[in-house]
Amino acid sequence: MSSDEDRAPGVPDERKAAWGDRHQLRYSGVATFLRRPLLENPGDWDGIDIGLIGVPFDGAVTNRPGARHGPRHLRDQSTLMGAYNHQTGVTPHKLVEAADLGDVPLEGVYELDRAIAEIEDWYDKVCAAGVAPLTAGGDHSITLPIMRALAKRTGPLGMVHFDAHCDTGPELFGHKHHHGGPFRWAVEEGALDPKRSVQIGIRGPTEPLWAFSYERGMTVIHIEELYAMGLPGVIEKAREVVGDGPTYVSFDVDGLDPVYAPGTGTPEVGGFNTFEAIQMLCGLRGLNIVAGDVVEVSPPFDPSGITGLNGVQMMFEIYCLMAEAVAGGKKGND
Ligand SMILES: [Mn+2]
Repeated sequence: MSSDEDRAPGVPDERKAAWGDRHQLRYSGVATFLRRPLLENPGDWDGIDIGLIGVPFDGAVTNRPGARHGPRHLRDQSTLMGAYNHQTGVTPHKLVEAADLGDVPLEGVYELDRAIAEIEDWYDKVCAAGVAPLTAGGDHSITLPIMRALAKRTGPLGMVHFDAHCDTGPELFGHKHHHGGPFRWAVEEGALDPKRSVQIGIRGPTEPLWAFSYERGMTVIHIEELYAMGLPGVIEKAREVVGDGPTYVSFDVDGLDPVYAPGTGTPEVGGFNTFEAIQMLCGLRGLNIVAGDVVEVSPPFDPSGITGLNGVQMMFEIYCLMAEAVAGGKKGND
């Protein structure tokens, strides 16, 4: 790391242009997502293209908790991110206006249905302001209300979903809003188009729960199939499945091997690595990516911070995809 670039006085013009007034020392100041300005009041969202939003909720987990602490942890780890995407040559901050919109305010933390409804209400506000949301969870149950809010405007979404689990399970103990089922209900409600959905990295003993994915024609790429196809094959398949329509990218950190993401609620051994994840995400360039999330980072199980760091790298990659989609294919560095 060039120490010159991190000095506030005398910071190179190029860096100033990329970071605006956020070009101070990376480790100083209040941590915000990707060091974007904090705009918690919906009245301040005029002109914002992409909103980075925390959903500090893990009331729907089936095993180890802690993802409610994800947004703050990811904010902190995201201060390690740079402004430039080495892989694609994109400088997203130059393409779009982005801000940290704070965390979704929740009151129904002891009432699952109420919390899910509150999240949907908040994303209705985000969508009404013309802001494309990129979310840090939270457990995976939060994606359903986000998709509901988006789909009211876009119609049924396509999805590229990285995960060890399909999350299309049935009700558990009489409840639908556990974190193993959001995409079942999104499909049932018409917010998610199963024919335009691809689920990548699936593995582990919960396979019998995912019959719904096959019944509805979702494309499931198990981890052994991923390696058999190779990354170019997976990318080609994902692009073919989602096509040109509005598409959501959902990244559960447990899709990564636990070596890279031990800090999560339901780790599954034998996943893809961080390099492969970045290649697959970069392979989605040019698609109509309207929103995304990174979920299931559980800081209490992440004492080294590595899960948060890897999670926020994926958030940055999705941010770059969304920035290019918003800007119509420009790179921002020319
Ligand atoms: Mn998962």
